[in-house]
Amino acid sequence: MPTTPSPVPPVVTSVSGRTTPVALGDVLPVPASVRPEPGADFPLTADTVIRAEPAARAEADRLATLLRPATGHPLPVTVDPAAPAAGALTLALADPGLGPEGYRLDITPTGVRLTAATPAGLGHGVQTLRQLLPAAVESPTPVAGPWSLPGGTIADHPRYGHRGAMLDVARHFFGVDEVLRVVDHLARYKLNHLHLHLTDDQGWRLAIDSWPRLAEIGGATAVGGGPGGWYSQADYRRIVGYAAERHVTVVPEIDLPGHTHAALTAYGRLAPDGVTPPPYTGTEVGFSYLDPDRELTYSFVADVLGEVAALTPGPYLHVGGDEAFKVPADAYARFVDRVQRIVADTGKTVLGWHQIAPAPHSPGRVLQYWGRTATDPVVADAVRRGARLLMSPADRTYLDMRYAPDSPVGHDWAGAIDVRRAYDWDPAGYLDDVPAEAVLGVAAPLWTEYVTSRAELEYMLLPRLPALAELGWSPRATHDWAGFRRRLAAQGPRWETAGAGYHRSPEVPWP
Ligand code: TNX
Repeated sequence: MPTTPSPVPPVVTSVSGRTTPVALGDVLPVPASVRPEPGADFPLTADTVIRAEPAARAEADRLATLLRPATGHPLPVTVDPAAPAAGALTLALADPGLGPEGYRLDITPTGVRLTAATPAGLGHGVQTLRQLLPAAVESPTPVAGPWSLPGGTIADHPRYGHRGAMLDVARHFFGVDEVLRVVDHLARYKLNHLHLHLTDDQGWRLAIDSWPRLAEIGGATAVGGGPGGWYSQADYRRIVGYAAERHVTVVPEIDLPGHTHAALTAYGRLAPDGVTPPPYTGTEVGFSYLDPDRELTYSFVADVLGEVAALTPGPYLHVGGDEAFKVPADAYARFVDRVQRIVADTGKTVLGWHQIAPAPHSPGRVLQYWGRTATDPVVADAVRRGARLLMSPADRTYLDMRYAPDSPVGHDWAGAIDVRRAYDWDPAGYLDDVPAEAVLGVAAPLWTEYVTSRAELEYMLLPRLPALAELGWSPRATHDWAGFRRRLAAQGPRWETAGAGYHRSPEVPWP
């Protein structure tokens, strides 16, 4: 991390005026169904107990951990079935008919009941409960109450099963703690995938036992020439485990065949001309590649993807595929075809940037569309051949774009993206000639050529991440800029209380 001061504004941390009660529907992303019951609020007191069945214990513990610091209440967790429901928050694993991530929340003056078919559903309900308490609940130290939850019923479930964000740890490296903090932001807004862009021209960030120099040499620098860094396999497992506890699936990306300069600095024999190049610390793209006509390329790819697959419990391996400008189209398609087979052999499913579209179909493959045009015949054709899509249009979802031309950080090649632009579009309607059912969800990439610190990360993520989260989670019928900006404004004091930085967009009526 750099020692120079960040150009983004400092975090504010006062908690005054942050104990105002929240209305039942003022949750972000907005729930599918909200039925307030005025006058039926539940008081959270020093006597409140959290009850759970044993299989819901982890979610109950997380709820307690989230609420204890600010409330100062003990909030003991019990799995004793004989513990009384009166005066308690109860977490139950039972099917409310709201799908694998849905949950139902019933808040009455005498008790709160959170019901879901899965721990993930309970986890999302826990985040809703957190947002239904006043902003001061984010305080790391006790704040005087009273604390109460608004009465009524929420029945909620996501529009899309895949809601994600990508962090580029290759251009600038971010340590485990920073990544865990990003996971916290994802979980808060019910996002369920963290895509880690682990390799690029400027850095290789994951230790691979069979090719140790990848990280040791390839991970030793970054854009601008800083020291770089890399994750040991234990570090990576820690990220994966922390994310899994929060119902976030890690999607590892090994970018192939382009964006591979760092690998070539570690193993010159992989370079098409066999010459080890010096490290690259600039921001150009498209100059490096692995030779698609050499067998060594494929044994390298199989070793790397084999290790990454073994470390990753989630279903996807992201193989990149973008901007391989030096590889002719026919050789590129053959390369992707072979890499897709290697992925299938690991038991995983292929995800790739939409440039992989021309390659043959491989079962289950998903293309991440980062284009900016409403028509893409090559992508539409791949969809007809069976591919499905993750929507990341650069002019809407790119978290590395500036908010405005005078923003202190960011790219601008896809235009400025302030909050309304990030929110006001429909993932199902962006691309013509593809059926809505082909869209699995949305994902927002944060490339880090110009993002160098945790403060800058949060500044770029917040408040655009919640905009994407609402697009991915909430029913289209709820889409409403006026309501969204009002609910978003209420998140500002939460971030400030939690010590997180954000962009105070002039489009949002922050308190
Ligand atoms: C394009 S989007 C890239 C990245 C850059 C990004 C900067 C994509 C698949 N490739 O290599 O970091 O633009 O916005």
